[in-house]
Amino acid sequence: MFEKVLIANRGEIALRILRACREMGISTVAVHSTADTEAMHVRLADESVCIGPPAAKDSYLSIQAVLSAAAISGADAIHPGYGFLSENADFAQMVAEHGFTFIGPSADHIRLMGDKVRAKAAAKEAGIPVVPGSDGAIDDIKEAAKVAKDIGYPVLIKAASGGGGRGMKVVRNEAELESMVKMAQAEAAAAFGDGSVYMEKYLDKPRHIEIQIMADTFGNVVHLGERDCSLQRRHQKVLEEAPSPALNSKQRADIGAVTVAAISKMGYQSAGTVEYLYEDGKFYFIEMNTRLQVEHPITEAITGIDIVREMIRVAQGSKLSMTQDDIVLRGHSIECRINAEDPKTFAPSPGKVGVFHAPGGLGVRVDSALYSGYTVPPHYDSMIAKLIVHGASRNECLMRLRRALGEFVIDGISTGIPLQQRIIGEKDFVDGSYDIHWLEDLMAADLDGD
Ligand code: MV4
Repeated sequence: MFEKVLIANRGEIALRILRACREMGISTVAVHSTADTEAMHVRLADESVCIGPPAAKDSYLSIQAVLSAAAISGADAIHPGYGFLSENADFAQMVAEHGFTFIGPSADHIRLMGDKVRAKAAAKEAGIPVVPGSDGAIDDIKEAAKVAKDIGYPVLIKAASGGGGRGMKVVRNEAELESMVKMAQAEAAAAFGDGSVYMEKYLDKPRHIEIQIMADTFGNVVHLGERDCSLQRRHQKVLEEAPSPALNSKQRADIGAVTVAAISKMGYQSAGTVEYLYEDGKFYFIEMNTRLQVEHPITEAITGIDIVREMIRVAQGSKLSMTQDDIVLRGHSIECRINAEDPKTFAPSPGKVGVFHAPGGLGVRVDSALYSGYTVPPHYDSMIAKLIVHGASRNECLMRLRRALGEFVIDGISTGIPLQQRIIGEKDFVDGSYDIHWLEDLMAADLDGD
C-alpha cells in the first residue's frame, strides 16, 4: 500500500489527485515552480517541493527535478495527472527504475500508443475497427496512390508521431498526393523528429466519441461507457458529455465490449481512453490516450466510480473494485471547460482574480484551483475551472447547467463562461445534433457578421 504519493502536476488536476489520496489515507507531496508558490495545490498538500523556475520545461517537465523531489520526500509513487510528463514513456520508465511506482500504464504501452502507426496496427490486430488506409507508414508513393484510389478521395495524411491533430493534411485528388505527402513528411520531421506519415480515408462529418476503460494487473478490464467530445475548437475540447446523444444502448454495449476485449488482449493496465471517430453508425479507432483525462468527471458522474482512486488501487496491486456488471450508467453529465481567455479573440487572459464564487447545489461539481485574490500565471494552460453537472436526463442536465453557469463569479479576468452560455443556447446543441466541425462553423458564422 502507498503511504505517500507525489503529484507531478498543478492546477485543478493536482487537487483532484490530492483529494483521492486524502480519502484513501495517503499523504501527498506537491511539486511546484517558482510561479506557483501561492497555488492551491501547494497549500492543500501535506508537503511541497519547489522544482524550478516558471518555464514548464525547467520544472513540471523536468524528469530530473521531479525524481529528485520524489527521492527527498520519500514518496512511494508518482501520479502524473494529464499533460506535462503524463504520456512520456521515458519518464514512466525512469520512475520505475528509481524504485517508485508510476500511477499509470507501463512505459511500453505509453510508447506503443505514442506512435500512431504502431498504435493503429495494434488496435486492428486486437479486433478494434480502424479507418481504412495505408497499412503502416507510407514509403512508396505509387503504392500510396493505389491505396488512395481504392479507398477513395479525399484522404488524410497524418504524422506517426503527431496526434492531437498536428500535422494533418487533406488530399482531394491524385494530382495533389505526391506533393502533399512530401510536405507532410518534411513538416513531421521538423516538428516531431520523425518524418513518418500514414494515410486514412478522410471522414467528412464525424463525431468524436471515446470509451473510458479501467484495467488491473489481474487481467480484469471494464469500460465505463463513452464520452462525446465533438465540441472542440482548434483541437481543444470545449464541452464534453456522457452519454453521447448519438448512441443507443446496443451501440454502447457493442463498442464497449469490443474495446474491453482488445484492451484485455494488449495486457494494458490503469485508466485509459480509446478514441473513435463515429460516422453513419460506424466506429473507427483513431488513437488511445494512456492517461487520466481532463473530462473524466462526467464519467464519474454517470457511473459513481472514482476513477483516480481506481488508478491508485491498481497501481498498488489491488484488484479493480468493480466488475462490468456492477457498472450502471445513471442519468446524463456535461462538463464545461472554463478558460482564462478573451471571449472574442480567445487570447489567454491571465492575471489577478477578484471575487471567485463557484456554483453549487444538487448535481453540480466544480474542479478548480482558483480562489479569490489568486493570480493566474501566464506560463501554463489557460483552463482555470471545470464545471460538471449531472441530471437524471439530458434535459435536466441542460437546465441545471444553465443555472450553474449563471451563478459563476470570476472577477478580474476574462473567461470562456459567455461562450459556454452561448453554446448551450444553440438549437443544434440542445438537439444533440453536432459534429467535430460544428463549433468552429458557428464561430466562423460570427465573423461573417450575421
Ligand atoms: C481524422 C478526421 C477525419 N478523418 N481522421 C484530429 C485529431 C486527431 N486525433 C485525429 N483527428 C482527426 N482525424 C480521419 N480519417 C478528423 C479529425 C479531426 C478531429 C478529430 C477529433 C476531434 C476533433 C477533430 C477536429 C478536426 C479534425
